[in-house]
Amino acid sequence: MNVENTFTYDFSQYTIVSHVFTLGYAAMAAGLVYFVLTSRNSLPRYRLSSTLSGVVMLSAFLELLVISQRWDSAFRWDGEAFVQAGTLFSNGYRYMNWSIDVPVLLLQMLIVFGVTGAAFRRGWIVFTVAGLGMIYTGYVGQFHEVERSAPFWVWGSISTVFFLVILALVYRTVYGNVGRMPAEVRPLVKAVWWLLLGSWMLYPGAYLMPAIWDSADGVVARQITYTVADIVSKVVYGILLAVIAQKVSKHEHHEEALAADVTQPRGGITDVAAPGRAA
Ligand code: RET
Repeated sequence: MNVENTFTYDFSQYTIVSHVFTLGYAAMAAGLVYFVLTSRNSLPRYRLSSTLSGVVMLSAFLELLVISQRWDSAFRWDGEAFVQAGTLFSNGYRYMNWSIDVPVLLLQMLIVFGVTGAAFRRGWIVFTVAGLGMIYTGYVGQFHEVERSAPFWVWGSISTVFFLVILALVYRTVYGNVGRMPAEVRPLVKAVWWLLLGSWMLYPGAYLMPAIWDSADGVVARQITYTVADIVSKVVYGILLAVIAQKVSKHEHHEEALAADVTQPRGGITDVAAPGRAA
């Protein structure tokens, strides 16, 4: 049971939440178009990152559409307020969506930063195991958010341990690779760390919202928090990685052209076969 089902909402509270959900899935649909259309601006070895952004967009689009419909069917206008209509609203859909998106978002970082071999495999395993551990322990905890009994705090704390493991590895991945990236993308690579840190911290904030602000306004604040977090951690993050991939591709294409003793680039960078590292 989620706290959303324990309140009635005035017109503006209910409508703001409804509108915020629309913003969420519209942003995912727009992001999908962007990633599909720009993927060819990077060398083939980085294109998988754009494909993965597409996967994130589609899964988040569907999840936010479902959650928005649940909101519509869970409440009805009784002439004075929006009251419960029989079906229950649930944030659980979000957690199911994260089980796809969290491992995929972290995998994208490994691809764009050019991590390969054993470090790639290790990173992927740690990100996936810790990501799923974080999500499913939090999922169990959120069932207890109305009464906020011990399981809410215990599962939330275990989830936070996994979260810290992820943050530590993201930090190492960013700062361990930034030195060998072209100078012009280094500020963007560091921005990935700050963007991820800032947006991912919003999710535990939303989990804690019932304990901080247990009211209809708190629900509005929680759904706004989730939506801002979703747009930044999925769409803006994906765009940042796509821009880094494009700039690195340009740089590598230029170096490859020099190595081949070619002074004028031939056509688009998509024409160049990518020797050496696999994606
Ligand atoms: C939970 C439970 C309470 C403790 C912590 C949590 C962290 C959640 C995070 C979710 C990130 C989701 C993303 C989704 C993108 O698609 C599970 C709320 C620490 C960090 C990035």
